[in-house]
Amino acid sequence: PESRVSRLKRLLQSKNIVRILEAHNSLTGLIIENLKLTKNQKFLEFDGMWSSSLTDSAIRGKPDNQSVDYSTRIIGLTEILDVTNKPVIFDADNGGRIEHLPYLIRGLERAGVSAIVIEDKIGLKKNSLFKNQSGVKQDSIENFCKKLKKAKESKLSSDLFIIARIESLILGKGMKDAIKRAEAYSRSGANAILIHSKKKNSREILSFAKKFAKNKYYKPMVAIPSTYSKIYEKDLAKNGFRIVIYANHLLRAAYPAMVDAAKKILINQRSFDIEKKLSSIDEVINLI
Ligand code: SPV
Ligand code: MG
Repeated sequence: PESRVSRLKRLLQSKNIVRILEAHNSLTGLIIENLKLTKNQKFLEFDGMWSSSLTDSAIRGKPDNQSVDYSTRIIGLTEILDVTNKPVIFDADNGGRIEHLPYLIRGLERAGVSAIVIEDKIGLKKNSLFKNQSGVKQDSIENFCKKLKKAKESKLSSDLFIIARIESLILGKGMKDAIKRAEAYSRSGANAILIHSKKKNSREILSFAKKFAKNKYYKPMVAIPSTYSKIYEKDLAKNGFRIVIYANHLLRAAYPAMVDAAKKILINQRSFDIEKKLSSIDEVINLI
C-alpha cells in the first residue's frame, strides 16, 4: 500500500497530464491495469483508476446520494486493489462529518489510495451532473478549509494527495467565487484543485484555468470532462490541468451492451444470435 500511495505523486513528476479512468469493480480495474497500445509510435495506457461515487452507487442499484456508505465502498475498493498496482483516486463526496474524517482518511491511506477528493457541498448529496441542483448547498469557505486542514493532519504519508473539489460552477455561484475558493483551499493545504463543470463545452473550465494558473496559490488542477468531452488531453494540459478523470465511462459502456444482450436473448429465445458481440468464454477464462 505505501508504494501505491506514492505512485500518483511520482506520475505527476514525470508526466504532463495523468490519465485516470473509472473502475467500479476488479474486472474494470484489470482493464485499466492491462490495456497498453501504441499509436503513431507513442505508447499509451491509463495511469490509474477513479473510484467514483456515481458508478459505485449505480452498480449497487442505488442513487448517488451516499446511500452506499463508505464501508461498502471500501470493500469494493479493496477488491480492486487486490488485483491491480496502478494508483487510485477516491471520490469521497464531502468527506462526511469533520469528526469522522480522520478515520476515513486513515482507512483509505491504509488501503493504498493515492489521492482523496473532497467536495465543498453539505447536506443530502446530489450528483453534480443532475440538471436540477435545487436544495444542494455549498459549504462555507471557512468550514471547508477546516475540513481540508483536518484531512491533512490525519494522513501519515506526505505523498497522499488531498484534492479539494469546487462546486461553484455546478451550482451557478460564478467564476469569482470559484477562484476565491481555489485560493482559500490551496492555502489550507489542498495538494490539487478539482474544478467541476457540467457545461457542454470547455469555455468555462478553461476560463477558470487561465485565471487560477496565474494565481500565487496555484496548485495542479484536475478536470472531469464528462459533459465537455470534446476537449483533448493536450489542451487541458496546456491550460494547467495535470490530472484528467474519465469518471464513468466503463460503466456507461457496459450498461447498454448488457441491456442489448438481455434483449436479444429474450427476443430470439436463444443466445446464438449475439455470440459475435460477446467475449469468448476462453477470453474470459484467460483474463483471470
Ligand atoms: C463521480 O464520478 O461520482 C463524480 C463525478 O463525483 S460527477 O459524477 O461528475 O459528479
Ligand atoms: Mg461522485
